[in-house]
Amino acid sequence: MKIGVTCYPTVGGSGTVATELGLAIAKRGHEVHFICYAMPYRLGRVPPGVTFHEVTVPAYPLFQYPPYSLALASQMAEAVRSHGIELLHVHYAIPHAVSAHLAREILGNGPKLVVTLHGTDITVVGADPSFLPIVRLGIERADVVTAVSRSLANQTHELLGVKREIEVIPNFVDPDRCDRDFAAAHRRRLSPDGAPLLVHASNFRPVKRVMDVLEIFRRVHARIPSHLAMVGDGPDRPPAERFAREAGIADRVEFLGNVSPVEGVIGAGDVFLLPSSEESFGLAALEAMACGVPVVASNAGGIPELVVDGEGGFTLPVGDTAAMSERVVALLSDPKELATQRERARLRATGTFGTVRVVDQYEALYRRLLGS
Ligand code: GMT
Repeated sequence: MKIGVTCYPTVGGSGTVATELGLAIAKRGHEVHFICYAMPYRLGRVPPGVTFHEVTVPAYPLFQYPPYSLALASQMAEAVRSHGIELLHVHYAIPHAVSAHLAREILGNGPKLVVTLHGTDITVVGADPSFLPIVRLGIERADVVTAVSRSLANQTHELLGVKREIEVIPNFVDPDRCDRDFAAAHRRRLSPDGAPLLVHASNFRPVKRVMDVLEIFRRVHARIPSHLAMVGDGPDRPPAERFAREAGIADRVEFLGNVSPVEGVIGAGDVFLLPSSEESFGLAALEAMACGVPVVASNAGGIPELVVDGEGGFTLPVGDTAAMSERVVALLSDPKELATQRERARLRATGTFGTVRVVDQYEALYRRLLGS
C-alpha cells in the first residue's frame, strides 16, 4: 500500500503516534509519505520506504495569516499525483482533515481518507465556534474517522453534532523504548539522595493543570521527602516555576524542558502524575506505564479507558489534589504495593496498548478501504 501521513511535526502525542504508526507501517513493507511543514520530530533516521514531503507556505505582504491549510492541500495533491498515494491518513482534524478533503477535490478521483481525532482538535479548538463548522465538514467527508478513545468519539458526537460513525483505535507504545540503564542514570541525577521521584510530562498548556502537579507534590513532599521532575515546555511553565519558588519546593523540583527520549526521564520515576482537566487519552501516562511507572491521574476524558484503578494506576476527580497526594503517599509508603502496581502498569501497557496489536488494527483498516 502507498500511504500519505500528515501530522503536526512538533513534540506532542498526535505527532508521536502518527510518526510511530507510519514507521511501523513502512516496516511492514508499505510505502509511507509524510506530508508536513517540517520533518516530524520523532522520525529520526529516515528508514527505507519512508519519504518526507515538506509543505512550504510562501510569504506575501498581503497575507497577515499565511494560508498553511491551502499550501498543505496543494502539496497533498502533488504528492498523491507524483507517487500514486492510495490513502491519506491525517492526524489532528484542524486543519488536516479539511486540507485532505480539498486535495481530493483537486484530484477528482482522489485517494481514500482516514482522519484520526486526537483531543483538543475536538474538545477545545474544534468546539470553538470559529472552527466548528469547518471541522465538522472535514470529519463528515472522510471515508473513515477514528478517535483515540471512546470518550473522544462521544465528545465529537456531542460537541460537534457529528452524526457519522467514529471507530475507536487507542494509542500504542513500544516498551523497547524504555531503557533501564538510561533511566537509572537520570534517576541518580534527579534524586541524588535516593528519595522517591515523581514525574510529570506535558506541553504545559492550561488543560494539563501543572499547578495541580506542583500542589500534589508539595503535599507528598511534606510527608515523604521526594523529588519532582517536570518534563516538557509550554505557556504554563513560567508560572509553574514561580509557583515552585513561592511554595518553597524549588530545590526539589527540576524543570527539564523537552527531553529525548522522553522515556529516559519518565522511566526513572516512582509515580507519574497527570491531573489534566481534558485528556482524550494521555499518551505520556501510557509511556510511563510501559516503563513500569504507575500513574496517578484525574478521571478526565479518556484517561479511565487507559488507567484502571489498581491496574497500574489510579484516577481521581479533576482538581482533587488532596486525594491524589493521598494516593501517591499510599503507594510510596507500601513498597510491596508499589512493586505490584509497577508490574501491573507494564502488563496493561504492553498487553492492551502494545504496538503490534494496535498497528494491526490500522493496517486492517487501510486494507479494508483499499480492498487489498
Ligand atoms: O491536543 C493537544 O493538546 C495535543 C495533542 C497532541 O497532539 O499531542 O494531545 C492529544 O493527543 C494525544 C495523542 O493522541 C493524546 O494522548 C492526548 O491525551 C491529547 N491531549 C488532550 O486531549 C488534551
